[in-house]
Amino acid sequence: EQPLIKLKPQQSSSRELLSLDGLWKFALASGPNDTTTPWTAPLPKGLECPVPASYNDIFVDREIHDHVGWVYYQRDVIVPKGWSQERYLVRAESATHKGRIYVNDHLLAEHVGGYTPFEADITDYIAAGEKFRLTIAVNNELTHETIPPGEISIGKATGKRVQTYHHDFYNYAGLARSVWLYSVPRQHIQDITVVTDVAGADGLISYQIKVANGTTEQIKIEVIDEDGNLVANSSGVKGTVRIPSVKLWQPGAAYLYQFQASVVNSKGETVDTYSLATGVRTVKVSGHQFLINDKPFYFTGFGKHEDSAVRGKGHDQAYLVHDFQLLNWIGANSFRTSHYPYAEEVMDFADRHGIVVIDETPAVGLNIALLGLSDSDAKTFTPEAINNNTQAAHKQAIRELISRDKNHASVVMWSIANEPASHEDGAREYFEPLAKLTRQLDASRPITFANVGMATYKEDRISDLFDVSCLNRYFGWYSETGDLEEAEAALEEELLGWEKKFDRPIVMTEYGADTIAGLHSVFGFPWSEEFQTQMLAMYHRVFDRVGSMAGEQVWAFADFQTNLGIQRVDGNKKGVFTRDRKPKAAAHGLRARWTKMAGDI
Ligand code: BDP
Repeated sequence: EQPLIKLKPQQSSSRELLSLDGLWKFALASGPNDTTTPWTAPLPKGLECPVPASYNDIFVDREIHDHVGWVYYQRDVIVPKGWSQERYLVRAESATHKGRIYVNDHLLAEHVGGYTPFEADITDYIAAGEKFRLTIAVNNELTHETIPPGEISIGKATGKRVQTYHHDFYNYAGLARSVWLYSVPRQHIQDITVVTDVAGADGLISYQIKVANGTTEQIKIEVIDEDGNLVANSSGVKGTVRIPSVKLWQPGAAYLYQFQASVVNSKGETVDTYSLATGVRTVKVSGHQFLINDKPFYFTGFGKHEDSAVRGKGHDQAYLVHDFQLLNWIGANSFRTSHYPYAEEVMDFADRHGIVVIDETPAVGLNIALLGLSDSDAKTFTPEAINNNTQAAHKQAIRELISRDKNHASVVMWSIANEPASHEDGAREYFEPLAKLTRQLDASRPITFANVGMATYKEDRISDLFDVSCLNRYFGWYSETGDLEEAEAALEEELLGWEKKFDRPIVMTEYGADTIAGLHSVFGFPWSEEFQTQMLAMYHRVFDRVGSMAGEQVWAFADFQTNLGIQRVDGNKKGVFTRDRKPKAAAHGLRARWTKMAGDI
């Protein structure tokens, strides 16, 4: 059977890789009932859109910015003539939220889910050396059948379609990640799953390999250390390799082996080779401790977004490296991929740089009363709102996240949702199968979800299905606004409530205050840099008094764009850094605390 998401393309002695990033022709569909077939001909001259980037902020055109529905990206591509013996595929790392790949007039792939890759095998349509017209259609609609969910309404006067949703970050869309043309040999490695363990001084890598079109071939495994030494080998599609005197992957001190799998034919020739960067480490929850390599780990860092000016959610190598530099500067050891899987390059980078990741699905806004169109006592888990179809999409989102990210040493926990209405009727019925599925797909990592403030320890109905209590709390901001004494008491009461209810780690996965860089107040009023500093310090005092705390991730790393609304001025300003990554005053306090904590370990 086909793996859900195939291995990230790479260049090896048997594989070629060509980037299709750059400027593509661009056009909007005229409307939901557009019956034209723009992929069957060159798109009209005029608009060009960069890939990777969200298209919304690129053009100075409100119609494009606010468009709800399909858009088309198009370019010509030539399959290298040397690829005649290979299979070749087009891979889009993401198309938000639905994508279709057309090769000339043919629809060859379709995918739902805005933050995971999909691909089209074009070998049977285009010969090596031939040129073809590649069109990728992308649709940004969110409904009750998608993750994240949303609703589309029709403007009364204009008849325009308007997208609403129950999360605050802006619904950026398009081809925000790279597109590739790559080749693999006919017999090739489709998928590798590794799970690592430690036995005394040795490291163990249990592995399983899926091969396409290869039944009689041999699989050869070689494990190579960072100095290029072969340290272990094995053979077969399934097994365990032992690395003597292993060097562990550790937070802040990454060490990666190359787990190299090869397909060898009956003549002893290597047909395909794939190299997977593999960190050997263990993850466990024990009592109220989160253990990495059997040592208690305390998460410090942020919830982040893929977000920057002009490019929206477009992946950008400069921002990637700079953001990790800032994490290092501030002493953070981790982040959460709030609220969707990030670009694969981000995960690879975290592996290489020893940053710990809580990896989240795009299931944000499963709370109908928040934002959106609904009235405040609307119910979430009903046939008209978050229903069986939403749940099916959510299951698929979990499968794809784990399929893509299961081999990353940096990923220590799956978060299957952000702030669902876990206090409402129906929450348990909705989440029980999802928690079970997550554990079936990966028994090696703890699972969690980020719990919303209104689902207090008294109200929440699903937390026992998970391993770690991840809490998002805004005492002092959304409640007890500006009153840090009241907020401190309320926060402590809540944390102690969770501690009493479950003997397990608590990680505060969100806490923070909107802060306008440059706004000051002698009283430390909300929105000022003083308030953000004082509020975070208050939370830290409380955390230090609660024995079960296993981490703190501030909301948010940087300011980010939101939908239009009366609560936000040009976006969400809870960033510790501005949108262009300048530190607000609070950054210095965090830096003092987190670098000291890192030094104390
Ligand atoms: C939480 C959400 C997060 C928001 C944040 C906020 O998890 O995505 O941006 O609140 O309101 O509800 O700033």
